[in-house]
Amino acid sequence: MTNEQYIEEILSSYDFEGTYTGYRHITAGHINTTFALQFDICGKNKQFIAQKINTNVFKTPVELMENMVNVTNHLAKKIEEAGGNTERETLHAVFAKDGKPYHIMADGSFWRCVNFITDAYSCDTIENPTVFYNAGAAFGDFMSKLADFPGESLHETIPDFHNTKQRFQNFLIALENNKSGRKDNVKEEIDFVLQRKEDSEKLVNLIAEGKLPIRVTHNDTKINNIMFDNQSNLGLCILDLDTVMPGLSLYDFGDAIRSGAGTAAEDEKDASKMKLNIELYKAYTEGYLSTAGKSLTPTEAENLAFSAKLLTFECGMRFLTDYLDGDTYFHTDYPEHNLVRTRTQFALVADIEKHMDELNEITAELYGRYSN
Ligand code: GN1
Ligand code: MG
Repeated sequence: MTNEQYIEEILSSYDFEGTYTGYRHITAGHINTTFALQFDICGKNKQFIAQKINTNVFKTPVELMENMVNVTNHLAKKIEEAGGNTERETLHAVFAKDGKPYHIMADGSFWRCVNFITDAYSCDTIENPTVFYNAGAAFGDFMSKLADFPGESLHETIPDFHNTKQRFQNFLIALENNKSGRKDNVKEEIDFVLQRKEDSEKLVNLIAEGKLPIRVTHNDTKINNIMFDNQSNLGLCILDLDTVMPGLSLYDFGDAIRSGAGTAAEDEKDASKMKLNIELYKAYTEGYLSTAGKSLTPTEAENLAFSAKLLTFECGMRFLTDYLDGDTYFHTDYPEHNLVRTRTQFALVADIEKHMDELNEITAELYGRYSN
């Protein structure tokens, strides 16, 4: 089906107010396909988001939507209690005419609609420490709001999503199978992974030893998954709730640093431009601890800087795995896209490793300040 046919079917399956005036394709995100639908309501412009869920990645989309409805109802309650605006501070599913929070198209594809967050912006990279501080505060607040959400009621939308020990094994399988035939082009990157087997096991082992608390976490805290208010630049609304599952605070912290505190874009072709911006690291950590510091245990705090390295390593390893598999998971725009992404991530890992002592010092100082 064409985009126009999809949208026509969305329009007939939902009860949108006003007159439909057109759509925009939103290209952020490597997994789902996203459109903004525009309506005219008595001269006022209103938008909704329509999204095609990638069911190759999310194999149980009905359960995924059940998670989303329950999580966003919980968030909406907290926002109301605090006197906030639930239309702007959380996503919520729009229900189709048949009463379901999704629509299955004639061709079997799985779609959902959600509210559009008005007067707000998102960014793929961040340069302003204040904005990044605000992102940290917003992600910390997101976790706090979900602290009393029953984690056991959540479906696991992607099993072993941040199980880095398993991710390492998956990488070895991809290497062995070499489906793409590209293995010989990437010897250096393969060695980079193999040298860090121990890192990939560290948090998994701490979980097994009962040393890290399992919380309800976002698990995909990429910096473009947050909307900032146009006026205040505060983190207004957290997007992309498809992987909200039981997890570690460290996954959310580490992935935000990975995606926001680097000096280059995730797919910068000159990987030597990718370094860690320590000022940004500090800003995010301070923002995050300002809202989450009191709830973090000392063991979590001790592993924050390590988690920035680990989540960056995990992401690079996933890009490399997909490159070896022949680009079947992440959306790519050109044949070497996953390799380019791998290289930026590994450059960032290497730079984080260089500064690990300094990062641990910064983190310990801030944790001391915000934990009591
Ligand atoms: C994917 O869809 P998006 O772009 O928010 C991926 C994340 C990766 C990220 C890397 C479900 O996120 O895990 O960290 O790409 N999401 C899924 O850019 O695999
Ligand atoms: Mg995502």
